[in-house]
Amino acid sequence: MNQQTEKIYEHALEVLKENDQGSYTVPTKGLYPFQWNWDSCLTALGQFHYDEARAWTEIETLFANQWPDGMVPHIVFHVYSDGYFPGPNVWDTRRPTPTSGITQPPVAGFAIKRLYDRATDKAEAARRARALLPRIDAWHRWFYEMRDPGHEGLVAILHPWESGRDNSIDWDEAFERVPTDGVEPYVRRDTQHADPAHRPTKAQYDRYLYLVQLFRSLGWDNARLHDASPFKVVDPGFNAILIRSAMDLAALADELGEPELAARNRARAENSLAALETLWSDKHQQYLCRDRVTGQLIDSASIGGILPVFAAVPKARAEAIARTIERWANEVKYMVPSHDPADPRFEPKRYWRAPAWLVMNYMIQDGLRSAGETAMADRIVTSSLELITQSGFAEYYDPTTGEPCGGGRFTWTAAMVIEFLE
Ligand code: 9WN
Repeated sequence: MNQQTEKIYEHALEVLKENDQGSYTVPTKGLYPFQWNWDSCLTALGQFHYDEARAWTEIETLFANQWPDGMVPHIVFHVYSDGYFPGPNVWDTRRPTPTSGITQPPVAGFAIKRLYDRATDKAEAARRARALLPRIDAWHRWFYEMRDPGHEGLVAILHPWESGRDNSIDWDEAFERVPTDGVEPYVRRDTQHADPAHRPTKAQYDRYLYLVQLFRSLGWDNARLHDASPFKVVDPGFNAILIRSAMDLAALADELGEPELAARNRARAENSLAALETLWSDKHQQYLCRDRVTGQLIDSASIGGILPVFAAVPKARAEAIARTIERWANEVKYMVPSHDPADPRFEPKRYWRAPAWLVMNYMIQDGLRSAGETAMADRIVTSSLELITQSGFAEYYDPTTGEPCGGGRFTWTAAMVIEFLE
C-alpha cells in the first residue's frame, strides 16, 4: 500500500469502529440508528480484516433475531431511537427485540462462506459457521415457501425496501397500483438527515407506508402476505443473491459434513438459476424484473439486472453483462450507475435511480472475476477507489460527477473499501 491508500484504509477502519455498537453496527449514525440485515452481512467482510471474532458476531446478532418461521428481518431495533421513520411502533411486529416485518437481500450464505474460507483459526470458524448453517438454511426455505408459492423457482419481494434498492425505476409502474388510502399521518426523518432531493419522494413514502399498514393488519402472517400484497415483483438481483448464497452455503455445508443441508441448497440454487433465464432480455442485454401481478417483464434496465453476474449465470450472459456495463460506463464518469444512463428516467443524484453504490460494485466485480471478466472487474474497483478518494465514505455517489450523496461516514462503503484494498 502506498501512503495515500494507507490513509484511505485507516479512514475506513475509523468509520467502521465509530458505527460499531458492540455486537452490531449501524449503517451510519443519525440517518440509520439500528441494525440492517444486508448491511451487517457485508460489513462483516470488512470487520474480518481487523477482528475475525467481531465479524462473526455481527452476523450472529442478526440471526439471534430471526423469526420462528425462518424470516430474517430487514431491521433490528436493538435500542430505541426516534431518529428513524418508520420506527418499531409503526411496524408493531411484537418480537422480543422489536424488528421490522419484511426482509432484505439474503447475502448471509455468501458472507459466512467468505469468512470461513479466510479464517486463520479454522476450528473456531467451523464452530461458528456450524451454528449459523441451519439458520441460514431455514431462511432460504422460508423464501421458497413464502415468496414462491407457485413454485416458479424465483422469489418475489413484496415491498421495495426488501430489494434494498428502495426507489428503483424498476418499481415505478407496479408501485402505481399500490393505493394510498388510509395511510396514517407521519413525519419523515430521513429528509432531516439527508438532502430531500437525493431521497425517495413523498408519493413513494405514502405507498411504502400503505404496504406496512396492510401487512401489519394481517398480523405479519407471512403465509398470507404474498397473495394479499398488491406489490409483488421478481427482482433478478435479489434472486441472484439468494442463488449465490444457497450455492455457497451448500459448498460450506459439504466441507463441514452436512451433506443433506448441502444437497437442499444446491438443488434450490440450480433450480433458480434455470428459472432466472426467463428474465433475460435480448433487447437490453441483461436481466429484467417480472411483475408477478401482471406476469409481464418490466422494461427497466437497472443494476438489478446486472447483479445476476454475482451468481453462476452462463458464460455468455456474463460476457454480455460486461459489455452492457461498458456501454453504461461510457456515459458516466464513475461506475457502476444503478440504472442505464440512456434511459430518460435516469436521475443522477436520486438514491437508486442512477447513483453508484460500493456494495453493488463489490458484488458485481466479484461475479465478473469468477466469470473471467477480469479487466472489467478491475475497472470497477479502480473507479470505486477514485470515488472514495474524491468524495469520502458516502452512502452513494452521483455517477456523472462523483458528488457524495445521502448519509456520510457510511459503514458498508468503508467495509467494501477494506475488501478492495486487501
Ligand atoms: C430502508 C441501510 C439501508 C440499506 C438499503 C437502502 C436504505 C432504508 C431507508 O438504507 O434503505 O431499508 O430508509 O432508506 O436503500 O439498501 O440497507 O443502509
